[in-house]
Amino acid sequence: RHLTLAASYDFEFKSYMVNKAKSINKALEEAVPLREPVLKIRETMRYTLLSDGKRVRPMLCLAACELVGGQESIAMSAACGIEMLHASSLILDDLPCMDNDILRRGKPTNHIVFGEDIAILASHALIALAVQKAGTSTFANVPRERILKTVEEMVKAMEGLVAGQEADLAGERMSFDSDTGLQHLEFIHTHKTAALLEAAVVTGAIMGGGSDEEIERLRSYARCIGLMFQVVDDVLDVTKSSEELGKTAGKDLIAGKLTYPRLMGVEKSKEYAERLNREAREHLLGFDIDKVAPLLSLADYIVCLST
Ligand code: GRG
Repeated sequence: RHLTLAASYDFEFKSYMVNKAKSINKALEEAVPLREPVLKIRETMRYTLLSDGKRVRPMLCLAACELVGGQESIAMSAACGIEMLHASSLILDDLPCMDNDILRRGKPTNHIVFGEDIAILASHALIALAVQKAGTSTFANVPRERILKTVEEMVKAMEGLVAGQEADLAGERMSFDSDTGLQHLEFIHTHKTAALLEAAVVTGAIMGGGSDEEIERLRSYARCIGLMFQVVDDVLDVTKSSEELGKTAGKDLIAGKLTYPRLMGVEKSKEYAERLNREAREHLLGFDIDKVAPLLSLADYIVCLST
């Protein structure tokens, strides 16, 4: 049975997520053992990498791999590599010279605990380990081409992260009308957030042995959910902070940071997220409905975070 626009799917998403998170956390734990001579850096890397994230990116990677017929284990190194890049970017993003955040995932940020110097080193070490991990498959029979393409996608995502963050920082010093504001914001988010979600899905499909056509359809799906992810994150930021402040306006409205709710309002932002979810689904039409259910559920899960 193939996915159509109207088709509904029956899928036990919660236990799927719990199981996937378990195997991802185990693989991450094993990937950064505490050992000499760089014990301090390893502890610092583990602090962010192993703290309580949702693991959305590695889950997307494994789900894409399984959709195209690969086994979870074949994409696990890529999935871990992607989560390492994510952790690396979070450490950098929280630094005083960037967002200057003191809390992340409910705990003091990396530089608050270990100091800026060690945090920066750990962030670099996570990038090196990510590439090493994804570049050395434990399966002798995986074609080298898949590994090469996977590393290429990761490098492209890193370029995206940097470009998105640069645009974000520059945007704080610029003024926009609503059109140029939206354009700039779309650039920031397709790079800063969507690039890594895209790499997660695409590397999973590559490692799983997907055809070029399957990989490109999954890339389009990933671009939609990547942007949707950030729209939802922006909405959450406003609704969370307005709850905290007991007001209707969120902190970003006050601080003047460019966000979707600020440019189009909370309700329109939620509608936009839902539209992106529908578009994402369209890119998956024709795949086997049972196999595609995890990717549909992951997209529904992301959009539901904001409602
Ligand atoms: C690593 C090469 C390299 C560059 C980094 C600092 C930077 C350049 C980019 C910033 C990227 C960034 C932090 C984007 C925000 C993405 C985002 C929505 C994070 C929250 O993701 P969740 O909700 O978090 O998946 P958890 O905690 O669940 O993992």
